[in-house]
Amino acid sequence: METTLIILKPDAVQRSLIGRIIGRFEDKGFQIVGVKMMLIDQALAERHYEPHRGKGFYDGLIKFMTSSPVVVLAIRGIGAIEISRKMMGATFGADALPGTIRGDFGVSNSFNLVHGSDSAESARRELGLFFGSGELLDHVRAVEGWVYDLSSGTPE
Ligand code: 3AN
Repeated sequence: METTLIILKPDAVQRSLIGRIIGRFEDKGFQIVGVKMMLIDQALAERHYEPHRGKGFYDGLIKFMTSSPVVVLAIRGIGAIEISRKMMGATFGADALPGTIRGDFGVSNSFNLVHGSDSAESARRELGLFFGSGELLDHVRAVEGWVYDLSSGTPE
């Protein structure tokens, strides 16, 4: 099982899309093991977007991400990192295909509703930035055996 960091960005929160976007991940079968609403401060935004420091869009991105509350989620499932990025779609709504979160809910070439970790290393780093120890809650879902085939002993 992988756990990935998803951020519902300020535009998603302001546009009252929290429920519908979280619902996409729940509907897919992913388990939510952490969730909180927060205002990202300058220092946290800079650490999170460290890999993009120096790029032309960096200052605007930091300003946007600190401008209004976000909802951060820790989402778990087999292949959660890659699958959730497919669900998000291309970086901006103008290009993202219908059926993806960005494709269905956004049209901007600057605001893009969601962030998802792009690798196992990023997920580990980013989850550590946004969730303290004890804030990710491992728990067994009663429905697990219907989300995954557990008959072989490992979820399929
Ligand atoms: P993705 O979110 O699809 O992984 P990345 O990793 O290329 O996209 O970029 C990280 C974030 O930086 C994006 N989510 C987006 O908010 C921002 N970003 C990337 N390119 C641009 C751009 N040309 N203009 C404004 N913001 C950008």
